[in-house]
Amino acid sequence: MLGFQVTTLGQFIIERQSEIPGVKGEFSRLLRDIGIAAKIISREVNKAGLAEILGEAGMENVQGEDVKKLDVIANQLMIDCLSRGGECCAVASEEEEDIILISTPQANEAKYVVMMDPLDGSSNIDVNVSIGTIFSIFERVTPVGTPATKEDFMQAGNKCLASGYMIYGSSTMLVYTTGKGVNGFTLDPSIGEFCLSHPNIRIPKMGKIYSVNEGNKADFPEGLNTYIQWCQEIDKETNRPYSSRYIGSMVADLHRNLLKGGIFVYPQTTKKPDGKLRLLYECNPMAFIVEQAGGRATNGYGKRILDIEPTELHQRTPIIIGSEDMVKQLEQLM
Ligand code: P6P
Repeated sequence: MLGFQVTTLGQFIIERQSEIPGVKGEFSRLLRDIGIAAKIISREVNKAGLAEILGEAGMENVQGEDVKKLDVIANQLMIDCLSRGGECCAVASEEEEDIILISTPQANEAKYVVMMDPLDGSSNIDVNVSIGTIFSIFERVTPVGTPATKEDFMQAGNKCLASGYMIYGSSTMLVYTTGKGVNGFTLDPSIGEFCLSHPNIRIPKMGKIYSVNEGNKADFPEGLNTYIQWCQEIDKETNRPYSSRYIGSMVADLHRNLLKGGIFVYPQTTKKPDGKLRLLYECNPMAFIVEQAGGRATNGYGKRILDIEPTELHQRTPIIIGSEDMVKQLEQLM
């Protein structure tokens, strides 16, 4: 029987709109605009493998056009979709040095700003490893009707209204939270709809996966190396050590750990005293999601990621994120 039993992203957003205090259609439309961008980016990412036919980034393709890098394309697609929707007044992006004011006449009337990493892990594109888009939505703090300023983006993650990610992997998924739990949608290309596939995602309190770039271990804080050694000892319950899983794509590593349980660590090192990952558009959005799924995200020394008061758009922070009990264990050692 053909039947259509699934809930699409659009239906879900409208159904859940009443749950978010003070939020009306604009917020729902903003989420839908991001869903549209996700479908287009997914299409572009999934043909990246045809680069030799379509032309390598930075070169001319057969039509003599400049081939842009996928992260530049993803960045422009997100900005275009947010501009057309009219509900966002400005964007902070990993791809842009400064904030981008949406240039439509009504943009200054919009209530929301978006912080995003349009294509995180893009160095993995050429080797066909899953990559992702990370986004978060905040209410602006400057007066509606005026141009947004950097002040609208200097907000702690605990003020975030919604955050989510798209993962372009064996399938394209969109996972997001508005502070009422975490839900995952899988794109059905045959109908061009994101369909609810992972309702109310919860991260196990304990897991058996640790994700860290052990190539930097000579530079790690002592407590982290102690923890890694502990993970590599035989675990009494399973009679085997934990599994090390790290593919160098934050969205892919965190998505796996969110579903199966696990810990992801990008610590400070002597070379990177603030770690590598960015607070505004990588750590905060992922921390909001993981906390909403029952996990924990701190900077390694008890500071909750979502409580860090940002001072710069592209500032970095060390991060330990994942299953609550695993994060607490590592924090005790650090
Ligand atoms: P490293 C990708 O470049 C990224 O920003 C994250 O997606 C990923 O988790 C991290 O950097 C990988 O960094 O130093 O381990 O290669």
